[in-house]
Amino acid sequence: MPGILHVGVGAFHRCHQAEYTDDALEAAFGPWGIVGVNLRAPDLSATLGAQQNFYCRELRNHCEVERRLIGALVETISVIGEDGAQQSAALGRALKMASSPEIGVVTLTVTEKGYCHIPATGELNFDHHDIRHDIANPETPVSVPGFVLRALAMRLASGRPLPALISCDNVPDNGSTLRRSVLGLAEKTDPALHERLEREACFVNTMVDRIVPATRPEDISGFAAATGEEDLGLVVGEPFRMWVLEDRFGGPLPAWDRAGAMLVKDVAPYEILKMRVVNGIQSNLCQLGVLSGIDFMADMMAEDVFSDFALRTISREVVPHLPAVPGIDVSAYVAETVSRLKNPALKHRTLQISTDGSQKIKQRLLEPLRAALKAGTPCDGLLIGIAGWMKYASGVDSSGKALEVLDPFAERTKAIAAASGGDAARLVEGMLSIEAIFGTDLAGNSAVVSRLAATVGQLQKRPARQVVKDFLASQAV
Ligand code: CS2
Repeated sequence: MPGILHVGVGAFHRCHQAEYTDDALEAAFGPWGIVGVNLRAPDLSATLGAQQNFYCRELRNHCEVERRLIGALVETISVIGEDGAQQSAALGRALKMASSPEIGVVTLTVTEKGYCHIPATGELNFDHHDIRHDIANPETPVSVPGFVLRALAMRLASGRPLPALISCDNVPDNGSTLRRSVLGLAEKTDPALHERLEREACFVNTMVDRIVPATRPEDISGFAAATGEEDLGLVVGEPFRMWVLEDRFGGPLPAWDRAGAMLVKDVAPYEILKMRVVNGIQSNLCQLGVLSGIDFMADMMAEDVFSDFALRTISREVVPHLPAVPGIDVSAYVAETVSRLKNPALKHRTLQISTDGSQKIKQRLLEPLRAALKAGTPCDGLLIGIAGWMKYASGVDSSGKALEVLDPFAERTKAIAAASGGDAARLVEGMLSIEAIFGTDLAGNSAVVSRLAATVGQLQKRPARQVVKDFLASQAV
């Protein structure tokens, strides 16, 4: 029986929460099957749907491979059809499931931009076209906050207690961000509902971790060659996994804790550690990788120049400002992270990590930068990562070749770059003026502005690898 409704059945969910749920069901069987809902592509009917929602998750560590069948998903509903149009019957079914009494928890992995918030402030973006749509049409929502709000409204109307809402995205204070988005929308559309949700809804903050690159056709054909089975729902990840949830549930939960998930009072230190170390290294490097024509993160980490740069930046600029994290030895955590990122069996594209960078850099690079600035400690490695993002977001590499920029801000950043006419200082000034990403403080910091302009200037003329090499050579070891 389903007890969980999950929004956003991508590779990460299938390789992380669904596996934890499978383990939890094995440890303590209960009514905790997962109904998966996709409000966006991909349409899962031809893949997972066609194989009764069973799939294999393959864990790879160097040459070791471990495969396991996952059966926690009991149904998948794709609200968007293959033609890209919303299917009203599927939306109706998804809302009915979400609001039905047997669903005890609603979980989400909808990527950073799914929250429709302003990255710099965490507040709902009322100018977002999907939010404008949902204010006008609350019964047929297209956004994630709109869908959640509608499901909660239907649940309250039927007189049942609300499910717990658990965000599993790499968004700062993810549960609180979801709360602000859903309640922000409620305030605009239904003040009485807003008041009830303020009192009754339980939004849970979490930290999630496992590297799960998008599945490639080669993964599926390799799996078929090794096993004789075609699995269109296959996901490939690393053995490492971690899940920390805020312990504030009113109702029952799957036995995720028996599967190794941690229930803690305060998730923030874990979240900050993970976002600044694991995601921080990824985001500091990935754009430089795209600029250097390196496809996969592990290939970058195999080059001394990039792994030394990553380690030096993290140890000197980020680690000194991390909060204490109960039970975690930070230097061992950093060493383990570096070895995870070097795992050559994970084909994690630098372009995939660079995607939606405007939604990621605040928590991964800008907050560590702010902490270093406040303490007056070194921050040049972080500034190189941020300059790398600016150069990538401008849409051309140092040789003038066009780059694919996949980002909600792509039009704006490419226009800023075009208007700068190749002048690095103007480009940096234009990028920093995007308040929704950078806030207002950095544009007013002349040291930051001039160091970014110098680095962007170098990235315009020379290969990123060389820029990083020179930076390392200029630093005392
Ligand atoms: C990656 C993450 O694409 C990305 O944004 O940085 O998916 C990352 O691999 C995970 O957060 C690791 O837990």
